[in-house]
Amino acid sequence: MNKNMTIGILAHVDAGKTTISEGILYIAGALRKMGRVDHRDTFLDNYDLERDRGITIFSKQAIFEYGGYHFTLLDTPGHADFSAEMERTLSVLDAAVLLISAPDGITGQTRTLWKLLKHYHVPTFIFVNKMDQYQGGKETLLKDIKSYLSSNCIDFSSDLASPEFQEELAVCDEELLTSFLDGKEITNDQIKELISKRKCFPCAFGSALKMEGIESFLSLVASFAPVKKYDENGEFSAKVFKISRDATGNRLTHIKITSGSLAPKTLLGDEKIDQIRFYSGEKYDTATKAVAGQICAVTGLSSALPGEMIGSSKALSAGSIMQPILSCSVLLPDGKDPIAFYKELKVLEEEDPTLQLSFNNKAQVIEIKVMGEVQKEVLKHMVKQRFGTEIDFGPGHIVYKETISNKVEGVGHFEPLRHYAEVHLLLEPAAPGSGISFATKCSTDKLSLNWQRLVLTHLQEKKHLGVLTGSEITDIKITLIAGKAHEKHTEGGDFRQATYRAVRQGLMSAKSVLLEPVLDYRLEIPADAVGRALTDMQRMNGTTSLPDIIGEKALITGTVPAACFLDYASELSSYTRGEGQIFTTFRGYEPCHNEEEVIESFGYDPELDMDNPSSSVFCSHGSSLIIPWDEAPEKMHVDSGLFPKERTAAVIEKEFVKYKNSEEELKAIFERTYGKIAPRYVETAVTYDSLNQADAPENDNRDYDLEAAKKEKHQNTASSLKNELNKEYLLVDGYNIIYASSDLSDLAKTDLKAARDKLIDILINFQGFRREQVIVVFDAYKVAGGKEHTEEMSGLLIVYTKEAETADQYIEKAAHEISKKYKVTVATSDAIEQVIVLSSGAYRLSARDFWDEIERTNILISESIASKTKKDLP
Ligand SMILES: Nc1nc2c(ncn2[C@@H]2O[C@H](COP(=O)(O)OP(=O)(O)OP(=O)(O)O)[C@@H](O)[C@H]2O)c(=O)[nH]1
Ligand SMILES: [Mg+2]
Repeated sequence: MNKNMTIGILAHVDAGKTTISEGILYIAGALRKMGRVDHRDTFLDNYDLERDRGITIFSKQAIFEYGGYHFTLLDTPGHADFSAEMERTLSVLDAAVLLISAPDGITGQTRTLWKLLKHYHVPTFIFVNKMDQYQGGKETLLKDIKSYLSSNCIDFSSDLASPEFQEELAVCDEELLTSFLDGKEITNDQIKELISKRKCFPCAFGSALKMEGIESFLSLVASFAPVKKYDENGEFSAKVFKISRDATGNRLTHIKITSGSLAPKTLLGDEKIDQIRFYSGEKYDTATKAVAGQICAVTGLSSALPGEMIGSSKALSAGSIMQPILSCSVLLPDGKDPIAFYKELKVLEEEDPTLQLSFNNKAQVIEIKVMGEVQKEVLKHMVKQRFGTEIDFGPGHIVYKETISNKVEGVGHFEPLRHYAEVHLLLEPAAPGSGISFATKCSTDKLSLNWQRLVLTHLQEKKHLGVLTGSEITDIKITLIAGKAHEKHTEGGDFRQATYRAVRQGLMSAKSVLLEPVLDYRLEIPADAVGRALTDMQRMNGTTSLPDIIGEKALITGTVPAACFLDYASELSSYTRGEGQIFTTFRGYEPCHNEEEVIESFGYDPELDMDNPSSSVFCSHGSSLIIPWDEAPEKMHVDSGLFPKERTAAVIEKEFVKYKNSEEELKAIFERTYGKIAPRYVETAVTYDSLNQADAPENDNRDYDLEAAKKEKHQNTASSLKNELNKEYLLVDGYNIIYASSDLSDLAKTDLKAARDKLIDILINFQGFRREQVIVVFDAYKVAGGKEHTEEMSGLLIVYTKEAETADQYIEKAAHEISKKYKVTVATSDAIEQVIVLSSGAYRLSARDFWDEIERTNILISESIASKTKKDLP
């Protein structure tokens, strides 16, 4: 039997995927007559709306034999609105064919596809299509491909035995290069290996419509296809990548078998596989067996969802990267019961989980998430066809998300009479775009494995909501670190309660950050509209590249929050008289540009959200007692031990009070050990100019070692003062840092001066034990007639800016000046300032890292007190 190979055809919209699929099937003899998209008669675009619109909406498959392989080809949709459908196929591909339309070049969508292929580790062949419509040469295209995608994209249409080609290949891999330089020729097996490891991407050129270059490309794929080894004799497991319905309404579960084999009537859990079908276009053959490596559709399963594994491997889906950014209400015809219809419509979610249908109880409407206008139209059409109901959509709202910026422990306790469960979770910020992940680090002595599994199931079974706006949370790692069950009283549901409460309690105590979807854009406009376009992008809080002017046209690229951009296409069209074009692709979720405004518009009060409580339930004298989230931690029955003290500003604050009280004691210890501490700084009015005038000392490495710092202190005599003073500077953007701490910003709301004084106190303490000179800058730019002035308090320099100068302007200037000679670090949370600071050669410390550093220093100090005190005991 031939070996199995699954290939997917991917590209941006209209690049010719369906056309090339048709050509491939024709060449392989699977089609007797070629259809054409433009004649609405292709084999794969067989849904009526696809034929009407000339675009692919659903991924579809065809099978054919060629070059010793049994191929399954998956044609995917290219329109950005259907990119989640395309993404679902990626995890079952043995190789991808990425089409690039020559006249369009490397578009934003192509780059998005490239990122996805990398993420899913799919070996990739590139076919540059529509060469018949392209005037330029192959070389220009290849240069762009190499620079935008990978330098390891190599033209395979040349003579494969030529020394130039061999050398180009060899450069893709170090080992290969060594053996090549030793004079060894590169073998076909080595090339296959390179391709399968994504170290080389073969490129070919042609025209799908004119059938040019298709046959040689197909034979290229067949000769170098990366062969994966599947274990046909192993235990059965398979990946579900698509759910659809056949003409009679049967639910089809499309799977790729990754191990073992499958026969009809097999029991999977409590469900029985009915038929096994091999689809090609609309037609299928039923089979008595399917084996590892093959793609097939089965009937009889009612609950498996795209992304899930079935059979022996039960791994859970990681969720898709391509996510809708708009949420709309579904408008129903008069008299239609929304709740009943919601239950009916919910089935659509099986086929496309990204729709995330929900029912808004308050407004009594169905809400749905969509990628864009074309998808809305398709949905309307589908709902009409399948449910006989005409729907429409309300205006789209941006889908916000929330994450956290600090590590916290979340606790939940649920103990009404004769119930018991307690859960402790560690919530940590994770990389942007990584979503939510779960783990357990809880010893089985504390909580037995079956309870731990239950907690993990409860964590995964629901979308947890953030506490700023009630939006879904993302980019957080949640780890079970402790918990407790009761021998008699714990029931399954108790852990669900404790787990949900622990997540919310953690979110309440963390510093939450609102995230919004951001787009990459590419703007092509007449050159005379550049000024307007740049201003627009800035107004919309976007970033802009320097405009690239090519003749009459200009090209601007950058990023822009999706929320600011919703109606820009029509605006653009009117001011460029229809000549401007904009292309956007989803970039990811980033901190929201107008967080406060959005939070306010949501009017969400987490403590009033009865469906998502953050409180805990305790049992007191036989009755339940609800303990609010901020008091719950003290009442918990077990201690996770993993998190000795929380890194919140509140704790730092508390510790600071403690340190302040022991300041005298501390000073005494130092003086006993190292002699009298000289006053740290004497001048009272310093500007960055005068700071800059001292001689440049040697710039040694930044080192937070307390021992070193203490030694440094020891040498801190008048003669060495000048040197020490000028080594390193830490510029702190005062108000900015205040607003990055939940406690100080709360205080600032009622008493700004008190918050400022508190920060100054904290910094004085910090300054006392650090080698760098700390300068805190406060905006006084609104003070009429205000002059820049500097105060010195116990070594800390406090700068108030002059009228009409903001702290960041001052810092920018100062960082620029000082960093000419000395090492400067700037602590701020302001993104723009951080960029400026970096460009001026200074280092930057984010607000979060700054607060962490403060705490670290405090811990070092307290440890030193403890050990000193011990030593001093008789
Ligand atoms: N001139 C020329 N036109 C082509 C070529 N390949 C495809 N086309 C045309 O390009 C248009 C789009 O082709 P499709 O095959 O539908 O493109 P697709 O990538 O499947 O599009 P979606 O599935 O909607 O993303 C059709 O009008 C094709 O006839 C080609 O090589 N040369
Ligand atoms: Mg198509």
